[in-house]
Amino acid sequence: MSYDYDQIRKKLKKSLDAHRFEHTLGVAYTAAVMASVFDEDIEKAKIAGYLHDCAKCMSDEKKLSICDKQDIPVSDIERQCPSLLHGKVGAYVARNKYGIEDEDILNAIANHTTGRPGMSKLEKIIFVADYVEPGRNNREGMHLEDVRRLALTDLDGAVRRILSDTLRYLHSTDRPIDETTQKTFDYYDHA
Ligand code: DGI
Ligand code: FE
Ligand code: FE
Repeated sequence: MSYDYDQIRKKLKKSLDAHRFEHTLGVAYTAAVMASVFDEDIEKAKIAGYLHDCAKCMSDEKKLSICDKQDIPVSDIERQCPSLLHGKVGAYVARNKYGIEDEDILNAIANHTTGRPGMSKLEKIIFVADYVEPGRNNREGMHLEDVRRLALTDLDGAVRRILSDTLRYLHSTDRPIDETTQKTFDYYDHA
């Protein structure tokens, strides 16, 4: 399947702020490199990378109203932190506004923030590329150098490290933990 990348980038540029658009390009290119390393489809990795944050700049009200209208389930924590919904809403936008039909790509977009137990290779690549793309800056407790090395050598190891660092960060800032983030960590910690 080949995609019209120019068209996709043009549309994205209109719906994202400049910083988010740059991040999106970084994730697409990083995901494409990881796809070559781990034997995944490069086109799928690029598309999922481009579109993973397509709903990130939408207002919380808009995200919640799309979930409501489209019968996308919203947990209590997602209602409390609607930003957690930008993946699920992004998958809806990717299907309906960008014409993406590939379920693996849509899952990679939907699950890129919390991960999920038993992710596909593409889902893991997007989850990790999102964290390590070159525009991402280290913040406390992030260990970007370590995760960047793992991102090209040990995909499950990178997933595990990101989840453990993210959970530690969320605990340290007293932010509510999504059940899926914890379940994904437990799954990969024992894998
Ligand atoms: O959209 P991005 O900023 O590129 O990256 P992302 O979709 O991975 O979102 C990152 C943010 O999501 C980061 O600040 C940590 C936060 N996050 C991940 N899991 C959880 C969470 N926030 C809360 N409150 N609970 C979670 O379980
Ligand atoms: Fe995101
Ligand atoms: Fe992102």
